[in-house]
Amino acid sequence: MSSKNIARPILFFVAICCFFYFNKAQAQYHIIPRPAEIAAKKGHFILNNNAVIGIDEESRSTGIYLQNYLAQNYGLHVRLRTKPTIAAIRLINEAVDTKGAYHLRMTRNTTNISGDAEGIFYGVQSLLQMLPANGKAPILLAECDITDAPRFQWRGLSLDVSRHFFNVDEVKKYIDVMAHYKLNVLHWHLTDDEGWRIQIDKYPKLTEIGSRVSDFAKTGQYRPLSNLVGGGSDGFYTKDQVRDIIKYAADRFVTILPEIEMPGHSEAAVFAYPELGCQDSTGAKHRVEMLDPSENTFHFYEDVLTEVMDLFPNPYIHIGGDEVEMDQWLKSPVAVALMKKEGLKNVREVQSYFIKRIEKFLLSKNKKLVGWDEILEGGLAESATVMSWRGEAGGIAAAKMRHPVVMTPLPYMYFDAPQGNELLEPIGWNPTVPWQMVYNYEPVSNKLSADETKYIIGVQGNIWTEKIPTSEHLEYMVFPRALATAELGWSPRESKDITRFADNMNHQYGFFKLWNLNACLPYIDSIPSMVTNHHDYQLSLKYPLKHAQLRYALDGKMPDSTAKPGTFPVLMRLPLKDSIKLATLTSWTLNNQRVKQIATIKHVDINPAIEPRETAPGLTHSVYKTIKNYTKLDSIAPVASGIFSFPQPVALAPEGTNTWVKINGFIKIDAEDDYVITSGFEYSPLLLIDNTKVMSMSKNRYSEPQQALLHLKKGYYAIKGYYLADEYNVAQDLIRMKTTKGKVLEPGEYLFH
Ligand code: TNX
Repeated sequence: MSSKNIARPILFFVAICCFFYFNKAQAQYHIIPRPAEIAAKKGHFILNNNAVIGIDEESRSTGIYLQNYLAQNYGLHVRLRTKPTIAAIRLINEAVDTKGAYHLRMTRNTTNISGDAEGIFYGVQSLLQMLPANGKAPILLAECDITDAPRFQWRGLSLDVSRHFFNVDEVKKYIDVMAHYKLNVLHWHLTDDEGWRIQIDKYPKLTEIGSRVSDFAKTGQYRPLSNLVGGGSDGFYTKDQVRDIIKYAADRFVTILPEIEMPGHSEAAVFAYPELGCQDSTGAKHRVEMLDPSENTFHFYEDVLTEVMDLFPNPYIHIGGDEVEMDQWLKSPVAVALMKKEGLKNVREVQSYFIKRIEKFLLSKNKKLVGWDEILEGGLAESATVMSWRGEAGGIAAAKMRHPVVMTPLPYMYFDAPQGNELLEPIGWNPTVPWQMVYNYEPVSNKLSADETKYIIGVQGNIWTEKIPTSEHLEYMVFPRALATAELGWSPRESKDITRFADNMNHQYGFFKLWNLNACLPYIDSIPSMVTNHHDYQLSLKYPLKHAQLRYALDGKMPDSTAKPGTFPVLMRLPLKDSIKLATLTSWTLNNQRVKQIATIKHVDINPAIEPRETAPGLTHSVYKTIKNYTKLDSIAPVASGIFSFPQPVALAPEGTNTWVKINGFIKIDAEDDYVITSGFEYSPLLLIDNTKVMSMSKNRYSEPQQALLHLKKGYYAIKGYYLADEYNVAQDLIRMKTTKGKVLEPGEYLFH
């Protein structure tokens, strides 16, 4: 063998070693949403410029999509072939039981993705998520086997383009990211008080006037739109642009659900065509956001819907129906005459009449009506699908009536809420909804029977853009919360694991960088404001993203970026006399965001009560109605009182929004130990132990204690508490206790009165 012949294999060997060393095979468990089954195998698959994507007719558009993605993000130029059998990546059409199901099998030489057209696209998305986030090729992947199918067929995300307008490219980017996470319904909120955003040929003024938010402000005739941060923006989509977006979405298996709001939230339309508006008998000019239920209005909206239906292939059309200021109809001669003529007893029945007429029209065109949960009031249209947004109650009621339901409840699915400390985050609607809260939500309520459960057809995250003027800000609000929604919508219920999900996000933030997506950085989870009777306090700070840096101060003054950074995890031992205000500034190497957090850790003394003579399990409770502030409860008589025994939940079904509950009793400690006391309530209650506040209901959950770390001796500790009984607290434990070693106690064992 010549020296040249020896050198070659050696060089090849060295090259392979370098390749393995510098581009280690990815551990591919970070796919979001979590696939139903994923098994790792030994061996590697290499993706480089020599790869060929094998397609058939049905998988062609997904093949082109994959080819483009690899070129744009990895500089890889792979070829497409219509002979799937000889390719490295094969996209193979196959019949499946569940729409969107796929099988991905990666071996040394080939990656086979099989499923229906949609499933193949999702298999490709799983493949894309296995790629390194650094955009570098060639790519080495660990062999694996994935069998996957969606839990729900409706995995939605909304986009409000009325309050602030987002242009075609911005909408396309939104769709792109949705598709990466297997979200498949874009609920496009095209009309509202602040702007009409879709071209309607028959009524050109809808866009000529109704899309010009700046004209609203100028005329002064209507409200000054002070609700819009940044003042809103002008703009609308032409029909060609709408068609282009629908096609772009369809290529990514995203269906667009258009929403045309009625009979409320219609000020933009009324501004353009005043005769549509609810006219009071004096005919005086005033702000009008309500439609008059006149024949003219119905004809107008039938024309509008006809043009909308011509554009959108979706069998569903959303007609809004939320927050209708129905009492305005009492002043409208048209509405009053209609009530008389149709025998409608109240304004709710006028609303129901309105929706049912539109439903009938949609049905005549083979379309199905979707509306917000208010459409239940006054009688639900027979074929309606309900979006439950004011909590879950409307959705539960509709599912029990055997209507399809999409769960999109406040507060969990509302991404216009801040994601962290309200005082430090961009302005949003209260309360804070961290991604963890979204992830911990379960769309199928345990109030539904197995049969009723079938009517929950999916889950959706909502974003309203009154306070969101730019696309960058939009991304900040929607991500990473939309990833949690994606997993709720797709992954099997049993696979829920927040620690695994947090870890998976690590890789996703790499993609966010690759896609130039301005997702909000996660908060450090482990620093709530709290009280403790320890004098020596230990805190361990962890962060899901690698390469993040922490700067902190103990005097409440936020460190700036000149302070010396440390790396996570950070273990702190804090001597505690009175209280410490911990301020943290977390930064991450791959973007310019900074996460600011403040927590107060307060020392308290807690003493056992004098041992009560007789005790029984449970807590005493009193219920008060229509009182807004708990401090006044002691001076009024309760409407009911009794004993809560456990393990039943202690929240009452809401019979009105202001139902306060007061509880009294003891925590009984059998063994001296260190205990962590928290609450499962979304809005933490005011809870006092030995007359010391250990948890507090507050507008800002970051400034008041949310948990207690207490060394407790054997004995009884007096507790007192107040909370608002509402559906967000139902089925949660009011007080949760565990030892610092992790032993969880049952409320029935330690709550007495
Ligand atoms: C209620 S959520 C609305 C929206 C607003 C949002 C925040 C829903 C169905 N209706 O129109 O944007 O509150 O103000």
